[in-house]
Amino acid sequence: MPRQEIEGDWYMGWPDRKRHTASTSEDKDGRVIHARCPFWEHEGLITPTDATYVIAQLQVPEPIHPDDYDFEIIGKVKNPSRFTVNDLRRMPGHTVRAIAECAGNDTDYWDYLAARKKGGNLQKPSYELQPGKGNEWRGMADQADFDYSSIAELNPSTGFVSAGEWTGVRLRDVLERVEIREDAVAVRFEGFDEGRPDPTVQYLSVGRSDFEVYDPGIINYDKGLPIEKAMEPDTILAWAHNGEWLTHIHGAPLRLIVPGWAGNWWVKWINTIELMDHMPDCYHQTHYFVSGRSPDDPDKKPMTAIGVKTLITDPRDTDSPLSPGQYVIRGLAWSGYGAVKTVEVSTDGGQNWQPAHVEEHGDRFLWRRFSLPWDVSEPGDYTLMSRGTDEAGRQQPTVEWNFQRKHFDGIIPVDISIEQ
Ligand SMILES: Nc1nc2c(c(=O)[nH]1)N[C@H]1C(S)=C(S)[C@@H](COP(=O)(O)O)O[C@H]1N2
Ligand SMILES: [Mo]
Repeated sequence: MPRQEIEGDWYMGWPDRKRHTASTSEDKDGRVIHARCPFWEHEGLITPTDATYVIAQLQVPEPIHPDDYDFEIIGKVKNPSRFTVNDLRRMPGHTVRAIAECAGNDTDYWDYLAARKKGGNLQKPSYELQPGKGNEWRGMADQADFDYSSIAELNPSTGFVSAGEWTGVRLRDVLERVEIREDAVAVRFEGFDEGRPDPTVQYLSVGRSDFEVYDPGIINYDKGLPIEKAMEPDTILAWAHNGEWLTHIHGAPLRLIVPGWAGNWWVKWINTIELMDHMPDCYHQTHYFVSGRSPDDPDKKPMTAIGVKTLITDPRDTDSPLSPGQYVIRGLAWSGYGAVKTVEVSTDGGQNWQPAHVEEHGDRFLWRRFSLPWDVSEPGDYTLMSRGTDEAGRQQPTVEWNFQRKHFDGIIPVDISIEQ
């Protein structure tokens, strides 16, 4: 008989270890529209598709049958054309392994760390997945009795990062086919999903509701990628994910992959690609996912590359207390500017740092695993921390506080008590 403690799930008829699955929220028809990823359970580098996080800013569209699908490339091009996925599959392929991180991942730690620095005791944001929580706040800002305090607790901000293998073609190879004009500076991607942006999203992001939210009405999700990023060799149009056809919720039949830049650039459900001679005014680029000091800062800027980030995945706060013994501090490290080269770990709240082992591989935008053995014999309270330095020489934390609290890359402490 299998030992009870490894009998997590059944697989192909056999008792097996627990499979990794995301914690999901569903619409009224039981279809997933939002999911958080249990990244700390990963034993390897790639997030299983079933465990990958999900974000949809507007209504998730109805699926299009692959036989009925094509998309158009229009605007500042010499040969406006339509392509099917099979047209793309005849071109030289390109596969990238990369993490995708939502700009709002870990946003609650901005306030938590600020309070902790001042000696306050704001509740620590938890990685823990709470099934069903995550979308209950949708649409609440439109209700007459809306009160921000009623939704603040309903939106755990952790778990919006996953790593995948994405297969498709280089965007620049496709653009070469349509011959882009010299004056093209932006490539606008439009999804076939539509809806009115929910003001509740802005309130939750900013952490208050006492400001005016711009209402663009019903829109399609779109983003205007600067031409330089569009031409990078790892920017691809993907129809496959983790060795299988891309799934509907992750953007099938075709999505954009922009390694290094926050998830909101990775446009799903592509309908139209438009070459433009100016940067477009996309809601999710000039009104949301912007930096600035406040909602009325006149100098708001679109946010692009993510910072340098490390997360300790083991031990976690929920493992505390531990007995004296031999442990390994492990985690994941990534950066929006390319590979994380070194990771340091502290067990005393950042006073002393030791170099961790960083698992090397050739994928610049895929996270790396790090580890440091930790032998601890003295009972007491320990604060574990990690910080990474990337190939561009940037050391965590790199991102400044901004009013939408995006791109958090601060150092998240893990608090462990050692008890006899
Ligand atoms: N068409 C479309 N693309 C989109 C979105 C969307 O709402 N519509 N959400 C974006 C955001 S904010 C993120 S974080 C990622 C999430 O991708 P995933 O659901 O495959 O993890 O998709 C991005 N691409
Ligand atoms: Mo996102």
